[in-house]
Amino acid sequence: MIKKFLDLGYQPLANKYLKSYKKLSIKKKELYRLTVGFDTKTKLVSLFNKIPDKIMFDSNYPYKSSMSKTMTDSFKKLSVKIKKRFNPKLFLEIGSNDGALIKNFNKNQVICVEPCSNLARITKRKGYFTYNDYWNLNLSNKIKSKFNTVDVIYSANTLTHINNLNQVFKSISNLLTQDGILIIEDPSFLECIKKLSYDQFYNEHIYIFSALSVKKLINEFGLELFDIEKLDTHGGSLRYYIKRANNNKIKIENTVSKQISTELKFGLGNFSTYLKFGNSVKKSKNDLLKLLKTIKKKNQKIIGYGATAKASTVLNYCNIGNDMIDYFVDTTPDKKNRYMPGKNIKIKKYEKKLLNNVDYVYLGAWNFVKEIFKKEKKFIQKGGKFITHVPTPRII
Ligand code: DWN
Ligand code: SAH
Repeated sequence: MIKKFLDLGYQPLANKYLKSYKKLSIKKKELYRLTVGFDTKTKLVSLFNKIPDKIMFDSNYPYKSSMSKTMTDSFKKLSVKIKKRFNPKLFLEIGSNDGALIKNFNKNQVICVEPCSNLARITKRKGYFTYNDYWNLNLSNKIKSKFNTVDVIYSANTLTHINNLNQVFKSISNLLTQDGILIIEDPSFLECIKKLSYDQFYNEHIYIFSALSVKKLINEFGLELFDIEKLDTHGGSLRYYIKRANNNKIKIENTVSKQISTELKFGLGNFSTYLKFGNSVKKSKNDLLKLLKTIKKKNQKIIGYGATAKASTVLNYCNIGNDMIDYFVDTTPDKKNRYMPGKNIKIKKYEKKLLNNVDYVYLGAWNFVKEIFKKEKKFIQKGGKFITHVPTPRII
């Protein structure tokens, strides 16, 4: 049974940055109710309203993984690890985006799967074999008929975006060699609760995984966790290492039981923990609004840094418009001169001078706070301050 614990109101599609400001309407189905539930049986957290992937992931998907050095560094480190630990002959990435990870592999070693044609084009042009398609059983069979089997499959921040998880894992199992390895990486729900980062919820994030839910989910497909790595990326992620349950050559590390017992101790098995989180989110909204209003009363200038999908959730849930935030800055070319979804706040292409005469910067990309602070030393030295809502709304 799926029980509701969070209601973030009506929300626009997070990665649809508008060319000009337009008031969106519920009637025209431009706004979708964002409510989140917990399945007491499977322990999986999911959205109630699931939007078809073709609407969200099309030929104009603006997000590029390579825009953040933190991510390109993390992917580079991972590529070294994968080569050393698993030495794959054939490596497949689901949701390869602009190739931030696969650029660290040989061209003849990699298969990319990416449904957004603007992104698939980038890896194709670089010479990587790319399927411009959605991950499903048809595609898995198509790949199988060409390549037979694959020894390592990797997917970061993608499987949680696909509605039919049964098909996802069936299609993976269909293609993996007997000794094959599956590695998935996604934001950890435990970290999400600890950081009160409710902005991890937007229409693309249909699911937020925990080790508890992943263990149950993969079990049905004859798959088993054998290692879990904790990462700082995206506000705290988990990297799950998975093998076939009947492959006894690989030892199961104690990182798996450790993570699961930490999650159980924290209460991730009980609905009451989720309800408490839902109530804390309401307080976070009120506190953030209070903070922004106090600053605006003093006629001080606030801008946003990182026009993220996460920021779209915060702005629309808290009803923050351009009376509070003048504009956002972002390095992504396809977000330039667009407007934050649902709000009349312009996104300007990042330039250092856009931080001149600014008193406060709201961190839309709070998950890259270290990288941003390093870049903006001068702004900080001149007395500039940052605002975040994670884990509580405050000035830093
Ligand atoms: O799961 C998803 C994650 C991985 O990426 C997708 N569904 C959508 C997207 O979510 P997001 O927009 O919340 O992701 P990020 O990675 O937090 O976005 C960071 C944004 O900030 C990018 O637009 C790039 C920008 N940025 C910047 O302008 N200057 C980032 C850094 C580090 C900077 O210095
Ligand atoms: N893996 C990258 C990109 C994450 S953004 C990273 O970790 O930085 C989410 C990605 O999932 C997008 O590139 C999107 O196109 C892809 N995606 C969404 N639905 C998909 C599907 N059904 N099959 C394969 N990829 C999908």
